[in-house]
Amino acid sequence: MTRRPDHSEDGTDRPQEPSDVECSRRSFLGYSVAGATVPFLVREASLAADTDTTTESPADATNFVVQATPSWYFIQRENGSQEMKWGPVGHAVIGGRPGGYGELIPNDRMYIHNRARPPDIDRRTWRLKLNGDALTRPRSFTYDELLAMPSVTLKRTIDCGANCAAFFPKLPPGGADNRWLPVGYTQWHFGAVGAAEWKGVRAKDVLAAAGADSPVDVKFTGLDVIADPGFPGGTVHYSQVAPADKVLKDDTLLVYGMNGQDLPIDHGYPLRLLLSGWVAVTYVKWLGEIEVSKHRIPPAGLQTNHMLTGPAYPTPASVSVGPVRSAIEHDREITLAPGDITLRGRAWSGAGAIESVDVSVEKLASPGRWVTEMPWRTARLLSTPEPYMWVRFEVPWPGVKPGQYRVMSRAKDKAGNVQPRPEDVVWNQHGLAYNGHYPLDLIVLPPSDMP
Ligand SMILES: Nc1nc2c(c(=O)[nH]1)N[C@H]1C(S)=C(S)[C@@H](COP(=O)(O)O)O[C@H]1N2
Ligand SMILES: [Mo]
Repeated sequence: MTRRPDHSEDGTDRPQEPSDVECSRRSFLGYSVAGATVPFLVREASLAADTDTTTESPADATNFVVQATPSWYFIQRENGSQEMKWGPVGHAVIGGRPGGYGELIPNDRMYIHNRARPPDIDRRTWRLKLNGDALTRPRSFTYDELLAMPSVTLKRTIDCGANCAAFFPKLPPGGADNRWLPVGYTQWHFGAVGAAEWKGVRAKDVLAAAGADSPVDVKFTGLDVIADPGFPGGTVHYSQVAPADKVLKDDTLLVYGMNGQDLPIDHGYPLRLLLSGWVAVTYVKWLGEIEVSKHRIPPAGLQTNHMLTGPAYPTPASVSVGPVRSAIEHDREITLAPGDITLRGRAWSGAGAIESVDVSVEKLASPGRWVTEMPWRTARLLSTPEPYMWVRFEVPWPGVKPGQYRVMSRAKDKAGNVQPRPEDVVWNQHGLAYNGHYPLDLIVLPPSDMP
């Protein structure tokens, strides 16, 4: 196993917050024990004695992420919340480190959102259990049985519903007159998103093999054990209910492969759900059980935290289809050299394909006063937009002078949804579905002014 580049080895590049460096050291400790190859060998040896499919990893049970997450590529927002940095997405080489991803994000650079340590699963003893009153032949599937079924491969964006949550005001509209309502938990900026080529079986084929008859709702439950004092016994399994008409669509998959490899442990090994176009909070990882019901199943467990609540929502509303969003391929407050700059980014929508993207730039004229530097300009899309898959875009920004700038991108999808102004985004308590064209701060200085 090769040690991956970590900013803490090299003080010559961009400064990092001390907490970032600390976080990668911790991840490396966990990785060296619980890396991809080691636990497999351990599981091989202990197979005969161990029939449990989920055993607590002894490596570092307090770290909710198994793989290495070097601070060069990730920002740790919370334990288990590893945000993808946008700088390396766009840049072939920064400080000698490989970046400049193609349309797909490499598996070891994909953002991670875990509520607990991923369960340590042996796929030879693991079973996917199907039950519920809409099944005429309830049964379990082995990993090999799923692999033997016809497979489907799809390129899809994966976007946490709470991506960009940090950009919501922390007080609801009305401010001090209202109860303090925190916005979400993880203060994601733009990087709780990625795209991969997912391989798996159609959920509808699996349901059919268990004799599904007029299902109405389907509940997917994960094997991770999440500590939460709000539930009986102090723990809860992650779960998501989806209507059968969504589950039976051709592009709803039970996924076992990601970018040509087995699904990594942090991304749901051995099996996760993919509901094309829906926000990723619904993509249950480490699947263990699927309940197929003839009746509506009310949202329960952590799913109730993934609903729109707040002054604008007298009754809680589900979030399903992902909002239209976009991001620029730079980290915040990075310093660029003056001259001709090409701004690049990516845009995506859960409602389908992207129609167009506009980019604008403001400059700090005097403290607190931003003036338009480049009015909204239509970006060039670098490929034909596909439904539920992000599209790359670029726009020239010529003759840039030294200064402090902020860059905004505003995408429109083919369904007609447009990213609103930040002040027009409807506030909700859990920080879901923020999609304003929030500005990204950039600094332009001649290299000679750099210390
Ligand atoms: N079992 C389980 N599934 C889960 C989660 C989880 O904590 N446990 N997190 C969800 C959330 S909020 C997101 S955004 C995605 C993240 O997927 P990733 O870590 O593969 O990027 O998984 C979803 N599926
Ligand atoms: Mo998430």
